[in-house]
Amino acid sequence: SEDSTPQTESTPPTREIDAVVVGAGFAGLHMLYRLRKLGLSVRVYEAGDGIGGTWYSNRYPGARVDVKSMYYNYSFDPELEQEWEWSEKLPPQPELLRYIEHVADRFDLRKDVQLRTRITAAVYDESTARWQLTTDAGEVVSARFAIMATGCLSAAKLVEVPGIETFRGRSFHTGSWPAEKVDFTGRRVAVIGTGSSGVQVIPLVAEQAEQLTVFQRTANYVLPAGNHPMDPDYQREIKSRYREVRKANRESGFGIAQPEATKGALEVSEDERNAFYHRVWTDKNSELVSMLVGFTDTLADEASNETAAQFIRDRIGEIVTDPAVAQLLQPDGFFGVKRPCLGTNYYETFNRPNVRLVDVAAAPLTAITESGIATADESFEFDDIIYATGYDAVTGALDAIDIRGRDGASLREKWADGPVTYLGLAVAGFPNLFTITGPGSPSVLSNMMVSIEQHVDWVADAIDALRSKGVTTMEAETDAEREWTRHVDEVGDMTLYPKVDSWYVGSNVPGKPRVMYAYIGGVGPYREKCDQVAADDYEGFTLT
Ligand code: N01
Repeated sequence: SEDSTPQTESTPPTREIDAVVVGAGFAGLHMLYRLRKLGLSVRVYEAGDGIGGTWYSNRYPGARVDVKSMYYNYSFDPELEQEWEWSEKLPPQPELLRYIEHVADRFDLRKDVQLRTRITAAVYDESTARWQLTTDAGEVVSARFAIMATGCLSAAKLVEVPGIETFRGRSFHTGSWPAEKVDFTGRRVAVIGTGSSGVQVIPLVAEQAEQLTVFQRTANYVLPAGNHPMDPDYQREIKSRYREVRKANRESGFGIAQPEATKGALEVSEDERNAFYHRVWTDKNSELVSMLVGFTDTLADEASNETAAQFIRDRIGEIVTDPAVAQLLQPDGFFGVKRPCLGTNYYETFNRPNVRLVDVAAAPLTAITESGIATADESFEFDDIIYATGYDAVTGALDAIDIRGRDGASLREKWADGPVTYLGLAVAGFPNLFTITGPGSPSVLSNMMVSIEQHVDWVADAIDALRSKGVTTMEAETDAEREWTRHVDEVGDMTLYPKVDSWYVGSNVPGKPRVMYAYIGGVGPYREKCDQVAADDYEGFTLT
């Protein structure tokens, strides 16, 4: 069904297809696979020069996922999941990239992916009920469906001080790391930021650099990653019961099945509680979520949360030899509601003579200079600056596109006080536009692979259903959207999440509305809700 209108001087050629997918990461490629199977003509536009999304661009030393490899992969093809062999508990970025490239080749996906092409605008044309998408090369494509697979952590954030462009050394953001190997031997290096990216990159750069200075604004809770080579027996065992494993993950809270907690942290004795924390801390098979879900109330009750927080602070105090440095590294906020990190030799790194920790909460950054970094009370000279400063999360990549629905209404403007969505999948006034792992869905509060596949399947099934019903458009209803967004907030308010500054609530980006950007109700209940909406003839959507 693909054709082109003839080119004239005044109008650019318009490609007419069934669906445009924006982004060729794990979400976009799976969406392409599903829609192609339905017989749709699909084109995927990708701004980067390779496929893989996050796992293409996060090439910094130490980048690896912090969900077990056996759970962080596609489940849609039984042969693929049986044949692919993972080499480590937590696969490093190059292995994840090899995996997605293998998937793309195996299912012949690349021919419908256009790289180095950024979608800059998406405008809904009511007269034709089609989306017109414009690329940065000026190409216009017309599609019935527009599917945003733009990623939750893809719009980089730097620092809000002047002078970034004046620095004469090398600058890197962890999320757009160069393809070629970067050597830090003999160099004076700065890392700004101590979130998951900083925690991964710092120990490896410290091993190379002559001097490493880490600028920390907020200390984070870093649990031992316990990464290790894959045990072949374990891999075989999981593969032998993959359907059951997938089902358990899909029905869980965070997309990683865990033993169900039955007691609050303060309902057990101190010995029992600490024995549990100790087990999680030392067991190399622990998950990032193990410490979060061992008790029923760690994420909701301040006193319970404090028991886990103090356990971790005590461990930091044991590892870090300089008491003043240890104290700076000990977080004082709640544990787990700002994204906890997994680290390998993270705290140990601060015992190295070539590593210095600078507290930019006490003396904030004031400028990036030609030769380095200035804070309120010191200036530093560097050869290299690594920005591990995070992202305008969840909505940033969507806001970067000028998306206009009915009557030319702008999505950015509609979301000026915070995103409003139905199920994190669709928006009233924007028919046939879908957001994969969009705001108000579990997304970043889950194993992304579980959430990506659930959304991709739901959208593909919906499009299939529309076709068999002879329906042209599907649009979220305003009431359904309002009710869902209220529910996302309400469930968030039952937890400690809104009480802590983090990118989960948008507070890392100045001026960004402070709301819950992800749904904390759990992937299991969320899936049930989505399935029920579909079963009830797409309740809350208008089909025309
Ligand atoms: O970004 P972040 P990230 N002055 O926003 C600091 C996923 N991920 O790229 O906390 C000084 O967490 C900022 O300080 P503060 C994962 O979901 C996963 O590390 O705002 N400091 C913070 O320390 C993760 O949560 C993996 O006070 C400034 C840091 O920069 C998400 O991506 C690996 C500053 C940013 O931390 C984002 O992680 C990597 C300023 N002006 C990422 N601005 C794995 O799976 C920012 N900071 C392992």
